[in-house]
Amino acid sequence: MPRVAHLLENLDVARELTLLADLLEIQGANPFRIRAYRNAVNTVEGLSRPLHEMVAAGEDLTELPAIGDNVAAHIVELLQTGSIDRLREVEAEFPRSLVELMALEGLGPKKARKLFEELGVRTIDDLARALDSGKVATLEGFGEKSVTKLRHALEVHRKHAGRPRLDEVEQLIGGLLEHMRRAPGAMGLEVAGSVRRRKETIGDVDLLVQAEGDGTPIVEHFTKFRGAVRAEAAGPTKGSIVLGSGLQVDLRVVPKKSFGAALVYFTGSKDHNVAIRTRAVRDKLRVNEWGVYRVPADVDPATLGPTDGKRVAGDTEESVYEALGLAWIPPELRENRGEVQAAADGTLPQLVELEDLRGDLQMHSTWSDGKASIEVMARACAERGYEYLAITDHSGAMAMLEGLDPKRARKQWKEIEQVREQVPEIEILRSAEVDILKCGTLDMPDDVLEELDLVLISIHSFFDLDKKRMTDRVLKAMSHPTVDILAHPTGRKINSREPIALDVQAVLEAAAELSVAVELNANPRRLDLSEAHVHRAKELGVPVVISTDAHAPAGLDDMRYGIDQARRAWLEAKDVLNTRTAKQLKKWLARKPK
Ligand code: DGT
Ligand code: CA
Ligand code: CA
Ligand code: ZN
Repeated sequence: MPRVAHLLENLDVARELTLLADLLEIQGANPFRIRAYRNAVNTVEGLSRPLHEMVAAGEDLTELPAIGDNVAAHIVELLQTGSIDRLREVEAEFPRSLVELMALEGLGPKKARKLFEELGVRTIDDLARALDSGKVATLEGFGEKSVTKLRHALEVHRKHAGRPRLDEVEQLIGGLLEHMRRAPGAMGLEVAGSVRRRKETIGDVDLLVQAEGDGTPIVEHFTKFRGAVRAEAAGPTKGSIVLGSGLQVDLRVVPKKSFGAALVYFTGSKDHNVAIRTRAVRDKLRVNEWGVYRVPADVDPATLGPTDGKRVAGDTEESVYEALGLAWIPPELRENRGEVQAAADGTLPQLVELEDLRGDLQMHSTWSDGKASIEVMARACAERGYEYLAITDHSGAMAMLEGLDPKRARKQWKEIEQVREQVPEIEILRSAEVDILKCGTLDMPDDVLEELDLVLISIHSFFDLDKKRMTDRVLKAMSHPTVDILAHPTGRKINSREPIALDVQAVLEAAAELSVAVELNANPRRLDLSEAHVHRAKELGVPVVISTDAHAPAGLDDMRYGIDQARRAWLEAKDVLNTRTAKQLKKWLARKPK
């Protein structure tokens, strides 16, 4: 039995297969083969069960969609030996670090190969040096313009290096959490820090384990996790490991008595902690990771040890906040943005929840770049308890996404008619994601727009217009009388694509004026609008729509990331358009004459 080097999560498997596909693309291998790997990656990323578990149980991976014999063999080999032979072969020719280059906007496999073969560029740092030396500009196929683009892409990369997205982190720690639930003597496990606050990107992961007595065996169990490449125990109550992905995880072992106080402290944010500590001082209290303590009147607090004074709270979070005269504050709000005062005044928002949503208003079907039929998507939405959904396939300008022209749109409506009969338990809105063309006109004739139940507009091209032209473009598009929702308004992709230059404030003001809703795209790679802008939308009374933009049924489950972001933006159910009933939504859709 070959030794298993690390415990690989599905995301690790997806990463290795993507690496293989990327390197094969640089090599110029058969595009069909490459596509097969990429399709397999989609499947792997969407699986709800860990592959290592399926392989251990002897399950046949080729029964999964888009996984053939070849890919299945690679996956088993990877999970059992820690590497894929085929990948090693290709890596002998092209270093894996080249793939990092391909993550830069505007740098495809051909350019990566050229940079490597002509200038010896292997890494991002090499590229930065080659750009500075002026050598890149002399390469065939790399003009002044592409050099400028590459410099910009490098800046974006630098800015985001080291903070993976929340969804990636959740995948990467799945196995570790299971491992820690089996720790000897562990009575409770909580993920604290930015993960608990549901931030869109994560620096490191903070775990709390509840246990009485000596924590040494728990810390040892933690540092022995198979997926750790480095581990550091630091006494009986804490430890730290680095996973194969490079993600750091910190652990604290805390007794029951202090668990609430520790949870508040390690959930943070730091600024929130400072705010509650300041409030405590005013009340002659001290709050720290062990509890809340009353400071005797005649004692200088600076002379006290951490647990001196009369202990008044600490076992639960509620008790800690209560001792400070505060209502319990949902973790998503703990950023010192007014939540402490609101908790004191009893005016905390009643944050929107997943269960409040009654429908999903952006998704794609096989009529454009989606992977499932309208019927399959409708049934998947019905299973999720929704009252309605909108099928929003791309319009024609997105030729590469096989968009709908008017003729195909009308054909699609016939199919929607049929599915309405096949799946009567849910309401299907006839819609389209209509592309905003370069100058702000919509990529669909008025007669088609007028017959849609819901018109979604968004940008998919000319991302680099200056702010004035971009804002005018979007404002013009929004002013078309049929428009209902501005989707993924800034076009950003977390860690990979910067937002377009858009005056979001002006757009939100126009949205209020024109009665256009804005989308909070729940795809964890997008989360667009971002939380600050979503909050602004709420303030301006602009309805926010939380939509998944799913391209397959599994994508519908991204909704919870949209909810996280909405909660961080202080949104309540009434601020979110798709919490309305089908009847109320239809009333809203009829708000302006079409
Ligand atoms: P991250 O890891 O950058 O995504 O963000 P956090 O918030 O998880 O930060 P981290 O891991 O450095 O610390 C976890 C929590 O521990 C943090 O949210 C609040 C608390 N904490 C850490 N350092 C300090 C500190 O110096 N003062 C206070 N008051 N709290 C701290
Ligand atoms: Ca952290
Ligand atoms: Ca930490
Ligand atoms: Zn889109």
